[in-house]
Amino acid sequence: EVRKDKNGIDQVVLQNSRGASARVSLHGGQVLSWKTDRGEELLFTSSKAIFKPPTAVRGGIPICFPQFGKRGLLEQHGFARNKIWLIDDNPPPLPTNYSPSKAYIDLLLKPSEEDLKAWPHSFEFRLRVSLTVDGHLNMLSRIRNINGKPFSFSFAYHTYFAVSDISEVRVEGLETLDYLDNLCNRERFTEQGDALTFESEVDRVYLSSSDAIAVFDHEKKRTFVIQKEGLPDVVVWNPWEKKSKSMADFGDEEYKQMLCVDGAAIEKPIVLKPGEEWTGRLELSVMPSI
Ligand code: TA6
Repeated sequence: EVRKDKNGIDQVVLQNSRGASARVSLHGGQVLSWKTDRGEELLFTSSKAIFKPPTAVRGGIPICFPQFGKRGLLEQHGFARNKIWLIDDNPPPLPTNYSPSKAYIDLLLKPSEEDLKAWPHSFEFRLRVSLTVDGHLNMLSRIRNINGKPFSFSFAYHTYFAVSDISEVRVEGLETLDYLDNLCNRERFTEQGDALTFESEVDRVYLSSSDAIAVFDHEKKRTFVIQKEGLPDVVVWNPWEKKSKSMADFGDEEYKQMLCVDGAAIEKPIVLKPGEEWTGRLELSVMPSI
């Protein structure tokens, strides 16, 4: 069902048969909420978030495209999250396993004139957001090169998980991987052999992580599971106290209630020839942890 936010921007609410729900804004194609069938919010949104285009809302799942990070002409994380997307009424057919439930929406982003000035490559970006019958949140991005020449891009589903206390959170699935550390000008390190825990700012891109990643929230006794296809890298970010204070749209203490663990394609940008299409799929689920 489509409703308008306080700036008059359409938001789509998805609900599956068991009452799990998700809310997607046409601003940025951004998921702003993902709730269990008991109405529990699983994604973090800052109490100081700015819901005013073109600023991206601080929280939910901003989409970083056509670049992750800051580089050259484009704004930080590219323009996709700052644009108004369209609802796509007749998307090209998808394998049915991408949305086994009726709860889904198809969105479309095409470059505006100003986008093409900043990034002269025409593309079609189709996003399907769906809830499975078990309440898993599925995001499927299909990016097609409709340009006359090849282009490359980097990408991330910048996912803000809601956690009860960051000092009680553990991440498994990234052990022994190499990572680029954004806090040491992207120098390459190797992760040691056990789970990640958090006691200071972390801003890393883990490389070529193949399996599922698990985010254990000890206090809430629940585990987020991140499964992904076409997204070899994983961004892990918590701003901690000092950086939080420098962000106007982020509360000073809010770093304790969030952790970004993003399915991404960063180290090796995706290259598309004319007519080629890339698919990047993310499936988020949550289960009670022992
Ligand atoms: O998560 C990696 C990162 O690039 C961090 O360095 C931090 O800047 C974060 O993204 C948030 O970026 P944003 O542009 O949304 O403030």
